[in-house]
Amino acid sequence: MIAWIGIGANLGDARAHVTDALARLERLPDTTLLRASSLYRTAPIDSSGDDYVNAVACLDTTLDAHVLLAALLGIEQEHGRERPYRNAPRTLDLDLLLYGDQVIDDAPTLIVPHPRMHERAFVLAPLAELAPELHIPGRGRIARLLPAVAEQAIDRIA
Ligand code: PH2
Ligand code: MG
Ligand code: MG
Repeated sequence: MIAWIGIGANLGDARAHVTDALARLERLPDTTLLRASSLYRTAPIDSSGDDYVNAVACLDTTLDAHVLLAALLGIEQEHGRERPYRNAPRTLDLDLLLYGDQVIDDAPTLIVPHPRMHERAFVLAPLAELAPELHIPGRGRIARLLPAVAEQAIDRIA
């Protein structure tokens, strides 16, 4: 299964957190890290604190979606993730954006596609870098969705 992961950080050395997260994704069992996007500096959306560093990664995995999600939360924990309130600044956020073309609603634990990914430049721009033709089930192609988020501040940094 091809899974797309959203990576975000805006607490501590955000860039180091994102880079280390990529290394940890590479070491997940039964999983190959196929590709990673550039890193982007982005303004917080519905969130506070410093600018974020965001990226996306593409995995080829035989892990079940729930098992993969648990592994992502485990990596967040290893980065000292705390959740004092909704969308609080964080050392590391790993979101399961897409799991093949599956639509999964096991709310509140797991919802795929990620419910807000189609309206966020910090997800769409790195996805467009790797896969502009990629289709978000129920939402459409990445390249078609990007113009609607053009006003959200985002800069490629590395
Ligand atoms: N994540 C959020 C809320 N807002 N804003 C930016 N720029 N980047 C994020 O990763 C992000 C956000 C919820 O997870
Ligand atoms: Mg998130
Ligand atoms: Mg999250």
